[in-house]
Amino acid sequence: MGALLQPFPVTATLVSPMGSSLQICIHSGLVVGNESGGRYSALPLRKPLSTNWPGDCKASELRYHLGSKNYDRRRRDFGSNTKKGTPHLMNRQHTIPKLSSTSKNRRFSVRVSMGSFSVDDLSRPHDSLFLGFDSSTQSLKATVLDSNLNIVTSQLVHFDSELPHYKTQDGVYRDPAVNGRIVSPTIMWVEALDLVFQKLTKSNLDFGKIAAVSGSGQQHGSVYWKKGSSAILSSLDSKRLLADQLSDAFSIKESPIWMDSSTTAQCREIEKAVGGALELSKLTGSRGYERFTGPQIKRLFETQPDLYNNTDRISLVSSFMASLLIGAYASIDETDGAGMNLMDIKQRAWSKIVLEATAPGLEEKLGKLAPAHAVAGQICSYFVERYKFNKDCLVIQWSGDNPNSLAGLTLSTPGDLAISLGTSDTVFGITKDPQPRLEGHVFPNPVDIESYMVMLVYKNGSLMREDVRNRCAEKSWDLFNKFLQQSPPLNGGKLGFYYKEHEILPPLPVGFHRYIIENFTGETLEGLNEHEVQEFDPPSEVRALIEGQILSMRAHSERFGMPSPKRIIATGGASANQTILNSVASIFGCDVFTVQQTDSASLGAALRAAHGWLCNKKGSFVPISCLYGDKMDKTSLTCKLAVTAGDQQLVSKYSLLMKKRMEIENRLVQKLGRC
Ligand code: ADP
Ligand code: XUL
Repeated sequence: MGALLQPFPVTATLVSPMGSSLQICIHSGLVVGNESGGRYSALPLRKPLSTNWPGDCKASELRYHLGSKNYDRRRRDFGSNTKKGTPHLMNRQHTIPKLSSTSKNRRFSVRVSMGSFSVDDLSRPHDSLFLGFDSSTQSLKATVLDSNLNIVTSQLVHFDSELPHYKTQDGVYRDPAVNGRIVSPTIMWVEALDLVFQKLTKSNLDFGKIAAVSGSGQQHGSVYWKKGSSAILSSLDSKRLLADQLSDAFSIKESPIWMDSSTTAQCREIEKAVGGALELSKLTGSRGYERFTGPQIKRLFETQPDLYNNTDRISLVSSFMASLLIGAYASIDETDGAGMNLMDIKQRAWSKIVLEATAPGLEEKLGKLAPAHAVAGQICSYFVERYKFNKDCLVIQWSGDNPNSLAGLTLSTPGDLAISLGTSDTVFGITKDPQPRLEGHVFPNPVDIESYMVMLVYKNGSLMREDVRNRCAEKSWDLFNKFLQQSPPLNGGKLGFYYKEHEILPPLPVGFHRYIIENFTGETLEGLNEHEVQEFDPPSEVRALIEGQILSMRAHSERFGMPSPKRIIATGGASANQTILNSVASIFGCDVFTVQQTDSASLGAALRAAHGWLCNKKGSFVPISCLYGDKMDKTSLTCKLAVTAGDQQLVSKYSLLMKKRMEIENRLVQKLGRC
């Protein structure tokens, strides 16, 4: 414990906006929280604007009053709350009665006064390690951080090439019999875990020093544990491989994954049950999406009710992998849970109405939700005996790969935009004021209880780029890059739409569409017409693909209300490609940064392991910045400038091309779109 600081008064105003939810607006730098349906949270104290405030501090006393005519009577019950001597006030929840309709849309005042503050010890044992996994579409990766948050080792198991007996292509099976059905063999993920542990052992990793483990899972994918499998899970024999012991633990052997688009009908039915697509989006953070777990479960229940009924527990890829580590069913975390079309995003609880619209008895099969920073459990004896983990090693809730990337990229400013160029392409940022819409997704931020993550997702990312590379550039990224450099920016008005798989954004089916805008120079669109063509020469094809993908990201992020970025942080496999990043900088017109390793999801998972460990040590949530403070550049989390912003005149020309692209895209959606 450090020095005591002077008391600091803070005031806040409680405002009731439309509907029943309450927000508390903060003055003087304290976020108190939000209230919805009777929940009120006291959230982390933030740096006041005008005082010299140490980064790592906590209130030891907090008082608040809720004052208004309507509340006077209740004030005695809850209005004044003194938590003297409570060392950890962060994320403390107070219950206040639900508002009556007469009290809605009024202003209430909240007066918060602080007692004394203490600087706390937020350090980690200096030789501890933190292990993060990323169970993604094509591979399982692992990253280990030391206590200074520097990478100690990274390992990877590539599914197609290192586990060839599963005969996956890109880590998946595309079902020729059912349009849009894409699955992965569940047991392959287990075998990959066996293999990555063997690789970590060979790298001489001292498992005994690992204080905490966490991980990322490809989002939305689901695992179906057969009745009776919790007994197998809790009695794993450390002398045998996991895959040998769990091969019979699943009621469905092939997990539907995020690439699946076979559930259009189920999406529409769930939307209808809650009053429409926008209502579902406001409730769960997203409209009905085919890859989301709820529609997937509904389809399973409708087509194979016996298998559904024989399912004891449904996990996401993230909670599934965490379950293997703790030897018991792990909870689904609130962040990845938001990718299911099942969770009330404000309450962070399963939504009864959507559960009912999805499948019977579902709540029991899903188990409880847990915050991302919570401990899922201690590492189970299997790993202690087999790899010599310390038995106190904690398993922190796993989360989705994109949310953990957000953590790994230390995205904390609304002006920062991340672009992940992995199997899927995703664009994400943070906001304090999420507005769920018909497009895009809102998830809780896994490392900040005050903000949300907003995201757009494209299915035709790296695999589409590989397809064009293979067709036009002799399977070589070097030649692909040469073509991209050879062809002029704006591509002489050539625009392409490339969907090798049914696309998510826009919801268009498989198909390629190529257009040329005649006489396009970037000055005007007036009087210019486009015509469709069957093919482009190879350099134009490469540029049409890359420009098309990035123009779409810019257009949709603007349409989604993301602020125009001050900088972009690029991540994912293709962020290793500088030529592609050049196009990102030209089209968005801002600097592009990269982090030390392209897999920010396993890096973020290792960071979250450290964060969860610290939260556990403190007994409550602590801001993630406590892990690095002002020493970020001494860690492996630091970003470096990869490309400087493009010429602003060119950015304006791209704005015109983007406008035309959206016109054509809207027409294609009207003609061919799935919803
Ligand atoms: P995921 O985590 O979704 O499995 P990754 O982020 O590991 O995917 O990215 C894998 C993809 O990265 C590959 O499909 C490959 O096309 C792409 N990639 C790797 N290197 C390059 C490169 N130099 N240029 C473009 N793409 C690349
Ligand atoms: C996110 C999504 C994909 C997967 C793939 O909504 O569908 O990015 O998480 O890893």
